[in-house]
Amino acid sequence: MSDTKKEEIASSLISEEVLENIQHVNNPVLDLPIIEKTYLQSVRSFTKEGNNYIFSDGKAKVEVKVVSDDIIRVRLAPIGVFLDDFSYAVVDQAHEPHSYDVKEDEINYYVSTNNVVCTINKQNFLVSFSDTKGKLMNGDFSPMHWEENDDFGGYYVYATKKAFDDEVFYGCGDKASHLNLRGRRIINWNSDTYSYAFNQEPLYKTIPFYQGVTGGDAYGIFFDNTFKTYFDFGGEHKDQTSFWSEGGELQYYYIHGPQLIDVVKRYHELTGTHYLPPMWAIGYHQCRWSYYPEANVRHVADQFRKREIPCDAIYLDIDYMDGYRCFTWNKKYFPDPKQMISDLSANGFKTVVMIDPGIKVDENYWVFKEGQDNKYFCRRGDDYFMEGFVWPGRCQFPDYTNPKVREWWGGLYKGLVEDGVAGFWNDMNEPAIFGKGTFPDDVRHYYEGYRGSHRKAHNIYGMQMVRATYDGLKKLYKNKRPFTITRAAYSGTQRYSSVWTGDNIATWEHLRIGILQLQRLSMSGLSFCGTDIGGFTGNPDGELYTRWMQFGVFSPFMRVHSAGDTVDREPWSFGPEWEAICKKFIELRYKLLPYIYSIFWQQHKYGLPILRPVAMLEQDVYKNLLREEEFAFGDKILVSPVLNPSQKSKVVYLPQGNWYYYFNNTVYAGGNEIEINTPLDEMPIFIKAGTVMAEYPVMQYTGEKKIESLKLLLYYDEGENHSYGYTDHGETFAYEQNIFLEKHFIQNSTANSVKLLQQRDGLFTEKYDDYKIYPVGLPFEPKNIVMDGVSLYLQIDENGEKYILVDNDFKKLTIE
Ligand code: MIG
Repeated sequence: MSDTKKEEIASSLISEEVLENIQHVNNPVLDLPIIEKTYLQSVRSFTKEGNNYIFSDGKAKVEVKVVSDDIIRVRLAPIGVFLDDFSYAVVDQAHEPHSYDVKEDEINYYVSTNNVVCTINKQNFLVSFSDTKGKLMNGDFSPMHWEENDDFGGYYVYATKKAFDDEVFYGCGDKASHLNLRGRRIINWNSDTYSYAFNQEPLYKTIPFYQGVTGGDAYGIFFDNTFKTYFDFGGEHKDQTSFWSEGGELQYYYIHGPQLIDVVKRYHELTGTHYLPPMWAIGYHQCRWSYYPEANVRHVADQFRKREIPCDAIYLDIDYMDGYRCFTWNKKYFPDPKQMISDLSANGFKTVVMIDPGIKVDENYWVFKEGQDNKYFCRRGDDYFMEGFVWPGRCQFPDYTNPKVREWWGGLYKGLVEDGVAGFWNDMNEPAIFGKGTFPDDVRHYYEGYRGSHRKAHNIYGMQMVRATYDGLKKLYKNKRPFTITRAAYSGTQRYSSVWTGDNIATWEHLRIGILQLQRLSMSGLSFCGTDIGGFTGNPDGELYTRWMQFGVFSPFMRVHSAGDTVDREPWSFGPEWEAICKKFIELRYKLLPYIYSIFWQQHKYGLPILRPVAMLEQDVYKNLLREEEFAFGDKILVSPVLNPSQKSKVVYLPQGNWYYYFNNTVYAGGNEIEINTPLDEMPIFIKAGTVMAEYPVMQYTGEKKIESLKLLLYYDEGENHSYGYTDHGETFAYEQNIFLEKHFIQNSTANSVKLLQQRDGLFTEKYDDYKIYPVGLPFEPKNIVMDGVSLYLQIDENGEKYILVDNDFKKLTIE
């Protein structure tokens, strides 16, 4: 496109009339502190460099970069020199925006895209963001500011934004707080926080990304800074939201909505999504600190099969190693690991083992020797090695911020992979050191050649560790999808791993904290997340364990785990009554697998979060923004876990539309709160009316049974409704070559007819030829059933339920 053409399009983006109506923050009265900070002064000059606009007050510079129609990045250079443009979080820095434009009048500069206007006030340098109708979404309360910092010759950098009266704040990773962060001050500094409490700061992960909703519209801010960061959401000053850092650059992305779900989606465009996990990774997993020796592992596995409770994976915690040396086996406990793993595998179990970052200082240990010989371990400021005590005793630690070290680390998994291990669990990677918390600040890191102290590298240490793990496994497994899980994380970690919420407690309060954390993680880009079901420390009773298991079915990652000094935690450990309920719910997870797999695909491919709070479904009603107990699992299921002992019933808000109660198919009208009974063997689970949902038969592990014909539940609803399904063979990266099948069902129904259309896209061929379609909630008796011109009839299955046998590649089915 020619430049003049571009200009033309650009100028049409925003009319003069709209410009006059753009809202922005006006000169506030500043109450400056005694310790002098430097604030941006009036704008004195403006230049354009490619997509970037640079504004200067004579000394400091601010860069405004148009990333896309919905994303604008702002950077501050206190003395006019920007830092190298490098990020561990952002995948693609070089987005080509469609069109953008800059204009000015007496008061402001306006950088605009098709959807966003960024206003820079000439007099006070306040930066504001509005939509193209002029509605202010987010704006500076005071100009960006900084403080020279003699500690290390850099700056503390600060941004202070206006907080609107009605504004609600979400996001920020694993915070154990109410979903709405308003009034909270949070700290990001990855920490090993055994038995953490409600509202404790900081925790294991650093996700410096929040969303704001004001006047029914949403936006996000991603403050991409790896130093210790702080956010205050109207906590100190009711009308201000601030974020700041102890170093690095003031650099943030404004991400436009106006729908919350689109903000999350666009954040995923910046930071990536999780690859499609192997099918077995979304089954049920059993873990314990620790299952050993071998006989115990085999016993647990046998019990699952004997009791017919589905399970796909068993975990080995640190005790499988020889003296906690990573990549070794304790031969006393596990004399023949290969045989054990292959026996487990023949029985349908995958084996997942733990790997920590601390490498034992031991001249006779090959991993230590290799790391030492190649200078792979982190060093202090005086070049002496960073040493700390963890499980193996005295340890040194790889510098995962060096690509060479990551390459080496990835290769170390070779032996365990050859032994048959299917997944890896990276723990203690905040990094955690006994007694001292973490590394001292002066530890040096390579930081992809940009170099930095531990102050800069701390929050990405765990992410780079699991990145090394993932990259190595991807090579070792050839085309097979790895499974990894990490405790520490920074924004973007979803590209390499799933996460869990660390050492929680077996209390009802922690069950509640867990549902908040998982919703929050899902809104923060880490959709593949789970809690230690049942609680890590302390002892649950059967009821708490069982209610937590029910929530676990709707946790993206479903794993029971616990500390070694607690009571047994297998699904049968609390007696037959609880076992039966746990079994029923684990079976439910397996029935839902095709649906769960599809929502993982939607996450991977389209950046859609897996857990969606009611706020994400109906953000225009203020009251909904504060609901935090009910949430959607994908786009078709709404749940509200039971969070109290002896609870007989629960009030649940159902979003607009009709909903089928899962256990008896009663239909409830949404847009209302309803009260639902909560007997121990049920929980509030609702399926959106209009949905077409695939269901697997119960299997003891994924892939155990060949599907003869796929069961589809057709939940009747009047009007037009869309459902999406995804399928492939479940194991390799062939989906990157389009070897998959995306299915789109369109149900168009009236009071006396159902029309169902199917569209299929992709190159995968299913192993079965037909669907068994089970109509649910039909308001009429079908007389005429026609599939692609062929007449069919209702059949009755062994349970007396009615279904229609239909070709799996049918295009149109009518039921009248
Ligand atoms: O210092 O490996 O959060 O899941 O069982 C404790 C032992 C180390 C902490 C993890 C937990 C794991 C435990 N680990």
